[in-house]
Amino acid sequence: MGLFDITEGILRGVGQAAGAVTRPITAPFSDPVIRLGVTGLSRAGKTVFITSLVANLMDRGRMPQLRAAASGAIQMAYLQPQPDDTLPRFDYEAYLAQLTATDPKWPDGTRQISELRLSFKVQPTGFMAGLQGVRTVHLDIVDYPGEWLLDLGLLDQTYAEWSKGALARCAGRPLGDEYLALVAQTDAAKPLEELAAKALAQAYTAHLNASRAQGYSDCTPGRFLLPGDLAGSPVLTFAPLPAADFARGSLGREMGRRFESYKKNVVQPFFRDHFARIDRQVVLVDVLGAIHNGPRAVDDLRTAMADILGAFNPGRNSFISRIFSGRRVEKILFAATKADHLHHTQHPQLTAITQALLREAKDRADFAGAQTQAMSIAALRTTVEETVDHRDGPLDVVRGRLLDTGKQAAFYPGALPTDPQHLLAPARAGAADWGSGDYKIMRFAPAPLTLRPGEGPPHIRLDKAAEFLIGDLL
Ligand SMILES: Nc1nc2c(ncn2[C@@H]2O[C@H](COP(=O)(O)OP(=O)(O)OP(=O)(O)O)[C@@H](O)[C@H]2O)c(=O)[nH]1
Ligand SMILES: [Mg+2]
Repeated sequence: MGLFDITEGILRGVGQAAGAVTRPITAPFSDPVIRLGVTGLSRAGKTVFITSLVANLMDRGRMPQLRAAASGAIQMAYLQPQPDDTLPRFDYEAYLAQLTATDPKWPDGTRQISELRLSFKVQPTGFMAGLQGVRTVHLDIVDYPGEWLLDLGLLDQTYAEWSKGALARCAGRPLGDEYLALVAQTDAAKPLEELAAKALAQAYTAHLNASRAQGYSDCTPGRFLLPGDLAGSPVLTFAPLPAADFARGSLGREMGRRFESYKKNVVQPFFRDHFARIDRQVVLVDVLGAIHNGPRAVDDLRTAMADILGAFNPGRNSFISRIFSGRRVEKILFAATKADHLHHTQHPQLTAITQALLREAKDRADFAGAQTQAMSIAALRTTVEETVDHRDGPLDVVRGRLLDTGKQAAFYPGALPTDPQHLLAPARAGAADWGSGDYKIMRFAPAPLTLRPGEGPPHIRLDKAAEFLIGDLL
């Protein structure tokens, strides 16, 4: 722990003792730091969100709803070396270059946690203007896979308990029967042979990957799907087995040991070193993608969101209470991404569905504490709006360049219901499809941009998202 961390700890402590905001606005010892976590399941839009947010915070011409930007309080925003030497840096420049190239491209998927520090020079306006000089506020943005949060549930379980649930979930799920067949052929009481352990781990991982591809999200251990630099290491070379009293040195005993090692050496360090330090969190959700995939995917998203939100409940388990030691995440934004697939007349419906998902997740996670909000956003707007003549009258559509063919196309995804329950109720009831309504989604390519000086990339409500997440601290 460096001096910097110690002073920050003291300041937090003082703030809490006084019952005031946890982070004093003017820190006598060091500049205030906001740690913003950005998460979401794979392909939710994390990398694009961070890239566009940072670009739009540096060039604030398109951020009227961020009050500190509109009032001119933010004098400057600039990138600085991040505080954590051992975390990969979020490769902002490379992603921005891809998105703003003459032939723009979406960034590749990321498998890792990464971090970026953006610092602000802020001159308070209004009645505080004369009292305070220019101050510096640091925003540390941490990008991490939402799948990792789902691992929190493993901490409460023994190997035998986890195995029981995991084996039960195999049945009927993609490649699950194949895994169960391999288990039936394996004698776990025999002395450990690394090849047998590897075969089980590979078959189990194949089952998890296939399940996730079909829209299941309760696919733990999370690092089996996103191994990063742990790929192939013993800590990821285990799999569930039927409970038995395994002798020392047996395959079964070693599998149990590796499960414990995974909890201790992979899950706990992530929560302790990264998650517990987050002040503000945005959870990005591809709600439109799930609706397109059908009722099963929407229901699965609902339960996954509850599990993810559950991680932010400080009373969730003793490990979480210990690492948070009295503090908590102050604000959580649930943002439905890729809203540029919809004409703005349909944004309220998307927001209402996201809100309903958030509310159910909050109920299920028995979650209290942080301030939460739901919103529909597009980190990078790829479409323009149009109204076209249709058989039944005028139709509000969006137009963009299709990713697959490169052709321009007008697109209407279907009419989202104004009452979210029209989607959520059939999803919960296990409906096979949406019946009358059909919802389509297309993948648009990022549009070539000509940015004016002082303007970031075009977006939808990124400024409102920023105002909710960090506006009160600028
Ligand atoms: N139209 C549109 N598409 C978007 C937007 N943001 C993301 N996408 C699409 O979603 C895909 C995934 O976005 P990423 O930002 O890479 O998602 P991620 O959460 O970082 O994904 P992983 O790194 O694989 O976990 C992109 O390749 C785009 O196709 C947006 O604002 N508008
Ligand atoms: Mg990414």
